[in-house]
Amino acid sequence: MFQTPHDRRALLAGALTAGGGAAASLLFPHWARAQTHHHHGASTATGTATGATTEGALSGEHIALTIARTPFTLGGRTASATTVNGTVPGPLIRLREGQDVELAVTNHLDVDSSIHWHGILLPFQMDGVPGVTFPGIAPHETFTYRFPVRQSGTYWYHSHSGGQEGTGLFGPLVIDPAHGERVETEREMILMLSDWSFTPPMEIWRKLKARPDYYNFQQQALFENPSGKPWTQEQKLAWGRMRMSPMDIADVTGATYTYLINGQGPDANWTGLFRPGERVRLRVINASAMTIFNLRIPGLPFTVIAADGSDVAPVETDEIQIGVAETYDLVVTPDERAYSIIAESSDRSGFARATLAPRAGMVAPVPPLRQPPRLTMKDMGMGDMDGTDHSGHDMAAMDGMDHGDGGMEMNHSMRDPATAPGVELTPGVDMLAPMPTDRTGERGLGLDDVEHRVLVYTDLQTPEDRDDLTPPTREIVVHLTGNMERYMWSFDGRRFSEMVEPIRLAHNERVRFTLVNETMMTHPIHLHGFFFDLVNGAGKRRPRKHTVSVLPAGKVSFDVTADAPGDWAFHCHLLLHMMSGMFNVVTVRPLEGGAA
Ligand SMILES: [Cu+2]
Repeated sequence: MFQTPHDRRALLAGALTAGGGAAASLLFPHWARAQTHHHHGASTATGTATGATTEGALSGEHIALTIARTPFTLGGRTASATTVNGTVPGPLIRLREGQDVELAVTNHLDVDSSIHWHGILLPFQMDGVPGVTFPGIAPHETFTYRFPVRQSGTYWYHSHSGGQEGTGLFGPLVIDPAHGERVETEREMILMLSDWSFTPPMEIWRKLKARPDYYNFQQQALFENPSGKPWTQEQKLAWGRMRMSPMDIADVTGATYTYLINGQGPDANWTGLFRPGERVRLRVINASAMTIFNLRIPGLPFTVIAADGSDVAPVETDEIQIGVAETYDLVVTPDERAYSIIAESSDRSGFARATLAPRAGMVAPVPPLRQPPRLTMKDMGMGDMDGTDHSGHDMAAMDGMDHGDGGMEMNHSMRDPATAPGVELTPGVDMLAPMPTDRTGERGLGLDDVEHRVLVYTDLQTPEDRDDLTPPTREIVVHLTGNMERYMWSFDGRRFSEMVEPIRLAHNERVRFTLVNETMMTHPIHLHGFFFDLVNGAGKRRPRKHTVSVLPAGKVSFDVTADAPGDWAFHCHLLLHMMSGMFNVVTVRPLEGGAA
């Protein structure tokens, strides 16, 4: 699409006015500002009659979005964010299953941009990944996405260009089912979790390349073990020989991030209003660049009713670990009091906080950050190494090991090529987990010892038996690899920039992917263009997902039917892992229907 220079100037001026001249309240989209979303038209907790689920949302068959730089203020500091229609997060897009939609996205940046519709099944040319499914949106040009809406549930959208997603370019996307919700609620709210840094993502990346522990201030705690006693010299040496740290949970931490809910920091305390006794649906979206969150609402159990947009059989719990790019729908029935919603970063270097309350201004106690978690033997893939189950234990477990040359032996066994034949032992691989295991029944890092219930993947099952689960005809094993020291991340030891071969699937073939995490970090892996069927022991009720967190030294399998021809991104959703090379393309051929 071509424009005259005059048009471009006019558009740019428009964007600057919308952003720079806006009052502070305009920096939040309506859905995040309104603080409550009401279902089914009755009056809201504040007494205003409104159908706020759609109020301020963008809906219908033609939607216009503009990407621009807009000032963003947090804690008294102002920076420039990359915004959609001038806000962080972007506007709520609310569609209906069965409709067609056209989204015209105009890029007012000086660099290429893009929007990817996360979790949406669509023709690959509309998926929005520059260099894979389209060229990207050039500065001051418009790209129009067109696709039929074939699903319902909670999704989101974000840039797939450079680090833009980490500077604010994301927003919620909700699709109402054609034939009503399976679980009726009186009210709903969106809780969009994110991480904001005044340091741009590329600079964070450069710092990590130079020093991978740059943001890991908690390393110091290494010199005290959990009972408050200093580590023994042997313990320190054992970790040192492995050149690893039990504190290495997150690369980027609260040292530079402020954790946000609906674009607001913990002090701003975003508040959602309810009427006591109402059933409230919380649509939780982890739109972070780099942060896995543990979310809980002290004093208020919640029922998980959907994961990654798909309904699951209701399961009540008290805490969920939500990987980057996952979504969960929760139902709560709060009493006449206020509740804190706490989303701790998984390394516990900070938290996002919001409040549920019957009246504006009410607050609930905010619990202090819990103890930082420590990696265990199991996180190194050595759960049963000497016949002892070390799961749930910390470094103290190493006391049982030979610390003479044992450390060296362990060092060697952490890179034994026989354990991962598919991996090229490039300098980008500093570790191979000796004994990776299926950890889908285990809690996320640091949640082993909490006393309340915590959701695990094996809790997820569809509400009804499925008849579309045919057995796969082949298995593709993908190793999640990395070198912490050099901040390199890859699949099978090869970074995407190294001209890796795409993963080729035949149209309509049924394939099992097995992801083997050879690292000590959790990687949320996302496949574009499909739902996959998680292999979690649920038989005919296996849940459908688009993103799965693979725990350290963990294995996860999922089956997918290659019913969408085209080229599809497949990557770790930690922004800097993706940009460092943990990315590939799944290509499904032939393009024009037909048998494989
Ligand atoms: Cu990763």
